Amino acid sequence: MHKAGLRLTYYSMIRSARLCAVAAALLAAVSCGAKEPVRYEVKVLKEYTHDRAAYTQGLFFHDGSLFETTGLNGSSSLRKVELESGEVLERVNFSRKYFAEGSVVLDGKLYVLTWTNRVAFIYDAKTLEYRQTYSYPREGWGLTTDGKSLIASDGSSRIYFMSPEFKPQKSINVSLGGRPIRNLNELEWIDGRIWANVYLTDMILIINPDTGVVEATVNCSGLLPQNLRRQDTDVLNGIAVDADKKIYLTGKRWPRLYQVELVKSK
Ligand SMILES: [Ca+2]
Repeated sequence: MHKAGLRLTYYSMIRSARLCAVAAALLAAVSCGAKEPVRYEVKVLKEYTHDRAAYTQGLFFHDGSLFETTGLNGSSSLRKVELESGEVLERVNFSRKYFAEGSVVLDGKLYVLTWTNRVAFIYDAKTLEYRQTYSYPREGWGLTTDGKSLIASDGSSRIYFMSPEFKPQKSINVSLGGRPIRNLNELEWIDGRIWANVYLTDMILIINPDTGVVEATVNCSGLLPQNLRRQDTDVLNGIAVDADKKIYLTGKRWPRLYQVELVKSK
């Protein structure tokens, strides 16, 4: 054990336990003969400034612009962000009673989930004007779309498909080597697959949307270098793909947003 191990905080112990759970599932996948998921790491192609105050919950591109939702009571916001500078171009602030979560655009409507408020908000994707509030049946975590359905996580191993009016369509249970993987968080639909951050880990899963089977894992540990971390720097959370299929990752209160590509682990 190295010295830092003696100073593990409760938080980092939880985080380590979660990482171990994912690692154990990976091992189980190998030992029980299930098709082993492909293992990737990330290579940084370009880096951008990201607002250190942004507790990132949702991240996506729409019409060439980057959008982000941030959480916490009292600092929840919906932002349109200039990729090159990290500057917030437009911003909608939520009342202190709301904790904003995942977000996405489907058919011109910008959807924002809330964590435990049991409501989802709709804004006009062009003007960011408020349109509507829907009641929402569970905790809101991540949100993405395949262009037809809203696809959401709730912190469990389940991913829910819903109509644009939040009518349930189907759900899948996400598993790796036959074991469910909990704490699925921010989502992104990329090339017919669902990418999901596993909360409190540096791991992203690439999930088959029909079966829930994890087909690949993306180990992002070390993406944000130690010298850019501060006391309040939080976990990896934020996956977005642009129209050119470039992939971007960031985290809660990270000072950087990275354009990355996948590299197979050795
Ligand atoms: Ca996303």
